[in-house]
Amino acid sequence: MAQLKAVIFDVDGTLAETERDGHRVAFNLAFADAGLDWNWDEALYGQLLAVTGGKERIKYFLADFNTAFKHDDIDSFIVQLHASKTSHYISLLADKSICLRPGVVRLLDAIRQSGLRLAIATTTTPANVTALISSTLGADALDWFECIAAGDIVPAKKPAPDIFNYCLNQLNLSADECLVFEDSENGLISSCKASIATIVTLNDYTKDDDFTGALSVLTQLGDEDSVATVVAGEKITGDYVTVDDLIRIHARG
Ligand code: XBP
Ligand code: MG
Repeated sequence: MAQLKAVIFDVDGTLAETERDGHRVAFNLAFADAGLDWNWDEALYGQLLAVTGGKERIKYFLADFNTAFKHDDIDSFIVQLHASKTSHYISLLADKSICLRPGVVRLLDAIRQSGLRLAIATTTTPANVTALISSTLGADALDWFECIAAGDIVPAKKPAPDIFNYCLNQLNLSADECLVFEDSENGLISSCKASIATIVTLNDYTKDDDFTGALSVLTQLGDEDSVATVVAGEKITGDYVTVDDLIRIHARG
């Protein structure tokens, strides 16, 4: 295994619990604005998360859950609806209603101090990443990440490997020089197809996903006051994930 050079973070579900209280709420606000009586409750949204990408998720909803809905120009309609959802999502973040998961700030700081490089690879819209990082870490923190690979920058979203391959290309690194943090099965399939060693931190929506192929599966990154529990795979040495753990786990990949 090559030496670890960079850590690539997924965003939704990994950096922050954005899906239930952020994206889902924003979708519903956009539906209401458009005069639609659609309501994505927490359980339905869990099913819809099978498809990544907001526009793709709306299409999946119409194809499998709301087949009666018709529109003359459905693709343009979805693009407009999704733009409205993005604007609501960014407003929610501006209200500081979403915070980063335990240990994220601590580990990002430690990774930066160690000299390892940082990047982001996500399915969500680029403006959403900018808004999340700015509202939680401050706008300057956007510079911490050498590459922010997001959304439609690649044609095929996760579980396709394209976004991770794009990120590797931007970093000018090979897959074995990187380590990924993901929270979902689709994300893990994507990183594995790109041949990048991956650690998973679970959340409520993904805790029953299949994480075969992950080097380690943990409840969270953990912090001084919030213990990370290893559910499968490589152990960590203390109560929370450290850079030494990352280097050791990566070497086992
Ligand atoms: C999560 C996604 C995204 C978000 C919604 O991405 O699949 O589609 O749910 O964002 P990841 P958009 O876990 O890769 O960060 O509506 O902007 O697509
Ligand atoms: Mg995710």
